[in-house]
Amino acid sequence: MADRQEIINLENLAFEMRKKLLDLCVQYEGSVHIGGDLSMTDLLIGLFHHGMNIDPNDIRMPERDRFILSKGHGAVCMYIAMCLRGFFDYDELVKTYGKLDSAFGMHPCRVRLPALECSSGSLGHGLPMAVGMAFAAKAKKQKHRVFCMVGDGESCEGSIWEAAISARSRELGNLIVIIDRNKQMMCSHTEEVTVLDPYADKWRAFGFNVEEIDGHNMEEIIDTLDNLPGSDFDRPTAIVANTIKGKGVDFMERNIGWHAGSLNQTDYEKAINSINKIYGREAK
Ligand SMILES: Cc1ncc(C[n+]2csc(CCOP(=O)(O)OP(=O)(O)O)c2C)c(N)n1
Repeated sequence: MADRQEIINLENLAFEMRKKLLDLCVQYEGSVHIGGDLSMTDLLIGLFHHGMNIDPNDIRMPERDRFILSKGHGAVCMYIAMCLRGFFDYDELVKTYGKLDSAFGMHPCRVRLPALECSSGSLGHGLPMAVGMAFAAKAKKQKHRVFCMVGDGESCEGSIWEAAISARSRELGNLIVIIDRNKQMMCSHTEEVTVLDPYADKWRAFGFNVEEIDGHNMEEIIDTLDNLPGSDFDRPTAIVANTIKGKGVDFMERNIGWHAGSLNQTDYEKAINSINKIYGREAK
């Protein structure tokens, strides 16, 4: 159970992570998937800094929890959460991100970055892999969990629902799917193009244990992660996390134009001012 001080520490880390995302975005000459990175920032801090049993000094620890970024275009967000946890060096990330031969590609590559559990980026493939990993762990009577982050737009892929049927049928209580429910996809709002609501009910109908949370409320995130059913539970869990794409940067929030982009110096300063205002702290 997290105490008040730990929640504050995690909120500070999420603030730090937003600044690092913006720093990378202004330094990298290409486009960064900043909107969906900012929507899952708080969730990744909760997972990598509290919820998951992981050790940056022992990346193959057998009992480690596994994390699969099914919405692989959010790689930068995962890299930075892992930098802050001690897996990678942030300066190295900024220096090499997106360059030819870099370990830090726009989408995660496990061949280049062995601390990852798998490569991803082609939407709809991460959850099926996570289901396979959870099934293997159950068959081997291992107690760790498999956490999988899915985009709500990504869940338009049929393979997500095939995987969900399989996870329920195989009673994978060790599988935790977190859905970044920011109600936006690449070029549109989900409900305008593809009606997903009632979204949590869809996961319930597929037999999941469902938690619906505010994906920017650290206390709720931590409370949910602390109270997950045991990995031997007979149903997988879906955490539907209601989020805001671009969260923290006023001109990016819910703005279709900021699915991905790069920042010039003027916009960078505006973005930093915005997160300082929203989070009530001064930039370091
Ligand atoms: C199979 C596949 N089709 C298309 C894309 C291109 N693409 C990248 S991100 C994206 C939108 C994803 O929306 P969502 O999952 O809601 O992500 P978020 O809004 O959280 O960034 C698309 C279509 C892809 N990566 N893979």
